[in-house]
Amino acid sequence: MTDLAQALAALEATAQADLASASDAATLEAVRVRWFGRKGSLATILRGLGEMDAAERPAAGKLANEVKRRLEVALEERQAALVALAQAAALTAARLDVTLPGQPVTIGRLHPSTQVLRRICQIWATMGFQIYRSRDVESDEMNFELLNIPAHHPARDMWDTFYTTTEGVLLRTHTSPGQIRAMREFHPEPIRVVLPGMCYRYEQITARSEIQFHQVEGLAVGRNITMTDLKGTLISFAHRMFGAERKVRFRASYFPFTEPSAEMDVECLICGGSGCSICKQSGWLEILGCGMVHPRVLQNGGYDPDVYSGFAFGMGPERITMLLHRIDDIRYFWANDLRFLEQF
Ligand code: FA5
Repeated sequence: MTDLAQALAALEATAQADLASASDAATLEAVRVRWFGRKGSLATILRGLGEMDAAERPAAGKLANEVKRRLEVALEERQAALVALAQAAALTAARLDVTLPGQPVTIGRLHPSTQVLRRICQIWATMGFQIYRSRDVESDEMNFELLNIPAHHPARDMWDTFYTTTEGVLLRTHTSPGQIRAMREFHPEPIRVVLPGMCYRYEQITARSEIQFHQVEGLAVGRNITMTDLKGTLISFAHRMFGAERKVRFRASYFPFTEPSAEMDVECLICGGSGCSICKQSGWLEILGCGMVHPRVLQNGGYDPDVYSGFAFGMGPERITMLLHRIDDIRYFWANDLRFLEQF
């Protein structure tokens, strides 16, 4: 019995030392197999109990089971300690350094021409004009004929046209065909609409002219609408868009679908009227064409020109954006160069 007690004490001391020195899960598992496995030292001793005297067996069994119990507790504790150590190591490895500089998040933004287009539409909306959308692909009839520009009319030269392979179908050269569509839809109600949209012209690309650009058309139809209404409304728009102190002026012009016709200039935004290269030393910048809707166009839209009258205008948001931001070449707009676009 004393021999057994000594053997158990020695075994326990070595096993405890083995458990304590196991520094990872794999080593601990090897230690467990060595001491607790079916062929392990503990099992060998327990098996040996069967060969002892029956009188000594209960006390020896108790002693051996106590050692076994203590070692099992030590094994569980070591397992738990190693799991905690592994977790702590993983947390340390994955720790975030919140003082490191962040990754810049690149967010999109609205195109400068979209920003100005929205601002223009917003101003017209506050002045009681409804936004009306019209199509990009138009008929020759809508784009020209119903706007008082029959085939072979010399004014067709003002709009170099992209024709499609389908006879009589083209890309609209201006937003004015939307006037006819709006009149036919709203008739006989009075109309106050603006029509923003893309236009296409088969012309030489230069610093001031693109083959694709926006326009915002405006149309008001009702009883007793006069040229004074046109001027007052456009002056009010210009003051909201460019500032109340800006001077504006109207120059007589010609469009087949308005009579009389005019163009509106604002005092140069760059030099304030004293003359510079942007305004070609004139002190003025043209921003739109306008006029009183031609009686024949009113008729084509379904309105009796003896009862109704109206005004219309068409402006180019890219040209206005160029003035507002001092952009000297319209080709930047659709070149998709981020160095340009990121400035807005
Ligand atoms: C017209 O297109 C007329 N439909 C405007 C109008 C509407 C007059 C209603 C009367 C009544 P114009 O060709 O001038 O007119 O074009 C109007 C505006 O569109 C110009 O002032 C300019 O700002 C813009 N624009 C015209 N062509 C180009 C182009 N190639 N590139 C960029 N902007 C252009």
